[in-house]
Amino acid sequence: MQTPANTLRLYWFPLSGHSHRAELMLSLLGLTFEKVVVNLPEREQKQAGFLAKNAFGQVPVLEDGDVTIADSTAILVYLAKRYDLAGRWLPEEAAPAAEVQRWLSVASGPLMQGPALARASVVFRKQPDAAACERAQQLLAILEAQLEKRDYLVGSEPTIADVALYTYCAHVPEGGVSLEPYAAVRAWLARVEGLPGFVGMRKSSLPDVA
Ligand SMILES: N[C@@H](CCC(=O)N[C@@H](CS)C(=O)NCC(=O)O)C(=O)O
Repeated sequence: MQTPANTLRLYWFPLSGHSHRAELMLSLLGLTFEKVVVNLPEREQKQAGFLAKNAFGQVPVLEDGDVTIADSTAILVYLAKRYDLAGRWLPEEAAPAAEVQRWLSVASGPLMQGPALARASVVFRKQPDAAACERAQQLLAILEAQLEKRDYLVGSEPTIADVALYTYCAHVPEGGVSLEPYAAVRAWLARVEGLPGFVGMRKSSLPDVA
């Protein structure tokens, strides 16, 4: 592991699963970092100071000296490339690298439209979203089939793909979707939670159904 020359600074929000991905990766890599809360309910993310860091006005953003990286999956790639010199978290070889990228795309697409949206609808808007729950169940069934064959999404070792998908899968019960039918997914979540340096995201204050 490479030691950072600068203070790493993570702009985040405590109930943001995208922010948690970045926090989890920093922690799994054993990196020391500073957290700066961006107050989403107060729309601080849309003010000029923050828009200068991310024109899309969203958390998370990572600063490493004069390098600024916006977008959670971009942050995972940056941290793996910059600080995991052994290449454990982001393989170099073509086929596994492409598989990791496939799951990062799933994290920004189906995971966002299913589990993340189902949770956000309940936690932030207090209006359950049945269509998002259905999409979440479809995705969990796909993950279940994948994880029945292997311990982690891209083989026998964890990669940034697992970090990208962990948070919203673990917290999908907050959106009203039970993890009960997905034994392989639950075993995978437990494996990720057992990794050295794992940190969880705090649960919403709402009761969940799992
Ligand atoms: N593609 C972005 C999405 C980030 C995102 O959706 N962040 C949410 C919090 S989980 C946010 O900042 N929402 C506030 C807004 O869009 O105004 C990423 O992966 O970082």
